[in-house]
Amino acid sequence: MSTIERLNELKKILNQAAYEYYVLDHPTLEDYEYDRYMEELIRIENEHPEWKTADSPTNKIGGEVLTKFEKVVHTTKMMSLSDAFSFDELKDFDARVKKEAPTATYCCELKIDGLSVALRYENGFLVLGATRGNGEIGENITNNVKTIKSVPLSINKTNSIEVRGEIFMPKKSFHALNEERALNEEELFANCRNAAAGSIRQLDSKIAAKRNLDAFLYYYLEEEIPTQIQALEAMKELGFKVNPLYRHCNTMEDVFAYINEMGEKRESLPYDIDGVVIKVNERNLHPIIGETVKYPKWAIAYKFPPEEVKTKLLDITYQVGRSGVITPVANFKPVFVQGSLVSKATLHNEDYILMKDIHINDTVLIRKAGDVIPEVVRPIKEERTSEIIPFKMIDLCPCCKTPLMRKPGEADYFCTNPDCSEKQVNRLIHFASKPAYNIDSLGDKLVLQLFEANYLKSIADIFTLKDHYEELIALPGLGVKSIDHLLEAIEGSKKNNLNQLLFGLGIKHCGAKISTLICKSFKNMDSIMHATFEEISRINDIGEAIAYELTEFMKQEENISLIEQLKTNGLNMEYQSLEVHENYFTNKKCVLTGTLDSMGRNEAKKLIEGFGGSLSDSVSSKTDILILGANPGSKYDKAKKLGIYIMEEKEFLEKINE
Ligand code: 1X8
Repeated sequence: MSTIERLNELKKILNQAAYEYYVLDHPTLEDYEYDRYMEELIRIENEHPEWKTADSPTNKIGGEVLTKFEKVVHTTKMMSLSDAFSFDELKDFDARVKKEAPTATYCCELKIDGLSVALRYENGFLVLGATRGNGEIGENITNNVKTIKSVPLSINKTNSIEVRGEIFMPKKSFHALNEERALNEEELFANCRNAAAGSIRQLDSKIAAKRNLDAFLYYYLEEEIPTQIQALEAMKELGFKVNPLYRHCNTMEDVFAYINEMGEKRESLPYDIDGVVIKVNERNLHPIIGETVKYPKWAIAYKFPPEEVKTKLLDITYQVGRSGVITPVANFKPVFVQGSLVSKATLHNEDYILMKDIHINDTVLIRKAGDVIPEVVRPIKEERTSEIIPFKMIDLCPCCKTPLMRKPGEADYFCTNPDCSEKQVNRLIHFASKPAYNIDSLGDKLVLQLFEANYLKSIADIFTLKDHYEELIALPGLGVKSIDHLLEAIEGSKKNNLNQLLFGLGIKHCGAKISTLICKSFKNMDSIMHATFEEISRINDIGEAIAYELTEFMKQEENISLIEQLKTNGLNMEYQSLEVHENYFTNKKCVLTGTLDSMGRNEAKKLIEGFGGSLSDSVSSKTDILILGANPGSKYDKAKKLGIYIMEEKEFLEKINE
């Protein structure tokens, strides 16, 4: 596609999105996608001002609402840093550095948890303050930056310079701001960083001015300075606020000692830090060591281990899963952990709670496992009082009161009542979910609504919903349009492959991968239904527990009848094997961000799928590869955070052609 064709395509996408957002009140494009397209359009228009037309979405009022600040193209790309989570990773970093530059030493600094800013001075005056944005294009926040008391409006230097640093909100100001917001019943900021970002993006600089923001500067884009330490000192000389806790480290031992010291200091600092930045001190070595598209290879961010937060365990409640498994859940006094408010965490099963010795009213430590899911680390036994209520596992189903069972050798308790309503709802939710039968528009809420209104009980009822058309369109919040959409999605889903159906049935231990293996082996539902324990356990990677659960499931009268009903309703019962040629991408979960030069997204998807891989829309801890196109969006940052392998286009093409 030529650049002008891309420009026209972008205009069309963005105008349509604005129409859906403002006129139809029905956004179809995620904000970050919108921003990404907008940034790309702005970039093209900046490069070809002659192509900018009056109808460009960049001129529109709508554009102003979503992209409030004027865009700024950075003269030198604002890079982010690659992360290290262990000293071993830092040793690897050191080895990579020393290979290119054996004489390198390091400048260690605190990693401030705020938002990056670039400040430009001309003729001694502050002329521009800009956010990092995507590194190439940021936002002009000059008026707000000018309200930060520590940022000098003028400096004693007449040639043009640029310095970069971090805008942050001191802990004290953050707490005061949240207290005030609580009094006004306004939504609270999750952490100092969000508060700083929210404040700097205020269009009214009077509000920003009241927010008590501050800034540490740590990069000086002046070429004459030999070392980073000297750059920091030169910035100090010019009147910038430079964090004083930097240190020149000659060896990795010195670096580790610095990190340990700062880790201990962290709590007592008046601002939030989330790690330590290690930069090669000798600036002439930077170009020798080089950089990738997104980050310099001469610097790295060491991230502190996850924060553990104390709170009180208020109660243990229980959930009934789709196969009847009872899962105890810790309900604690809400606390902020790494930026979000959490109040619940799974306690897995009775043994887990007994092993951790957790009791109601204990003070417990909470952290986020893998940065997302909260978990109870342990109770703080020293803080235990007579208030504690000793834990005792329930013996009746919390939903239907059926006595619970625990099979010998297993940790879980079960509700054996097939009519238990929580179990039924969860079975339905699982069946319709994306990884299973993937019925678009039949989400959790709608399942619950239809269940409560008695239109859904068993999975088979999904496929006879169409017989209740008139009643369904009359349900609160629904209507012709949404029901038509739903019924269409249900009809369309009947062609789904058999592995999706098998997984959707929610048989214990039969996850998505196992279901596919079984389908590949038995080809159709009848064979699966009649397969013996021995036949199933003979399949590679399938153990006896799976074979047992599957054969047990297929013996049950209600399951046989369910499958018969699904057959009658026209669901596909054959496995269509997808002939794939194996290569690097086989079984890999890929995500694409930005645009590829060589092909469109659909083409990339087809290629990957042709090799038995998948291309999905969002990054999660399960993603194997992030394919990095031009102008990447937030997926890139997320992938980096999760330590996902990042593949540039060149490597992608090489691997595809292998
Ligand atoms: C980000 C940060 C850097 C420093 C401190 N805090 C940050 N958040 C520093 O260099 N002292 S450098 C940096 C980046 O390069 N993206």
